[in-house]
Amino acid sequence: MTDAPYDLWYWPSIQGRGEFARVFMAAAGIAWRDRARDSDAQALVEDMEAREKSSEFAPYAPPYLVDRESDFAIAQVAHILSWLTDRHDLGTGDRGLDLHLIQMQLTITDVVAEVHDTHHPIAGSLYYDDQKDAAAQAAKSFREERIPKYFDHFEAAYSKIDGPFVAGERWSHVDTSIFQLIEGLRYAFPNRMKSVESDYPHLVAVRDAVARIDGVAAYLASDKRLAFNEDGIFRHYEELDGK
Ligand SMILES: N[C@@H](CCC(=O)N[C@@H](CS)C(=O)NCC(=O)O)C(=O)O
Repeated sequence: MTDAPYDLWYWPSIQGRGEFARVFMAAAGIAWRDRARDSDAQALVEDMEAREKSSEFAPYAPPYLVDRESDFAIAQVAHILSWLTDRHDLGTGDRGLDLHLIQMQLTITDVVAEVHDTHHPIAGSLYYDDQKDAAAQAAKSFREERIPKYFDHFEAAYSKIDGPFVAGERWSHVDTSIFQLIEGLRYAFPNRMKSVESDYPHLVAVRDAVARIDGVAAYLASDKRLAFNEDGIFRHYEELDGK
């Protein structure tokens, strides 16, 4: 893996937002080094500080991806995925369609932020235990209103094509991110997902199709795929899942 063209920088002990980039790169057969996992979180902090000093366009927060040859760095999950799509000629060839895929990817970013806010509705700097009551309220609304609203939206897009992928025959960054979103929600809200999934056959189908992509299947079976845990974005707290 030393000839990997990219360095991914992200917090080392969680899947988190970095995982959306990992699953995409695994699907595309793009090799990367996971720098903070190869060393530690302090190395990530130091790398961010160095970039802050040397560039006006330093990442605000991880994940960010660095082209090793030029040291060019890009942050923001949706932007990383669209950058990689362009660089590796993985787009659809239709500019309008590619822009709509980015639009969907940004909506996935919104869902992920709301998932984060189910366990940290007041402040990211406070412990979950310090905001449990607000979290219960946020999670109830997320489970009951937001999951169906977002899923209806995504399902509608997938139901307009033959599938399983949203842009037609070839998978895109939207498909790999829907996979990761469903995996994360199944982990965080297993009861809720069990009761809603049958309403969203296309989303389940694309989740399954992405899991079968050779590079993704190999990645998921490898020790590079960390388990979900309660430090990440998708956390399982029984009390937030409802019945
Ligand atoms: N919208 C950004 C969010 C990045 C982000 O919030 N990263 C988190 C870790 S998952 C972080 O380190 N945040 C620090 C902060 O916001 O101060 C993305 O999609 O990449």
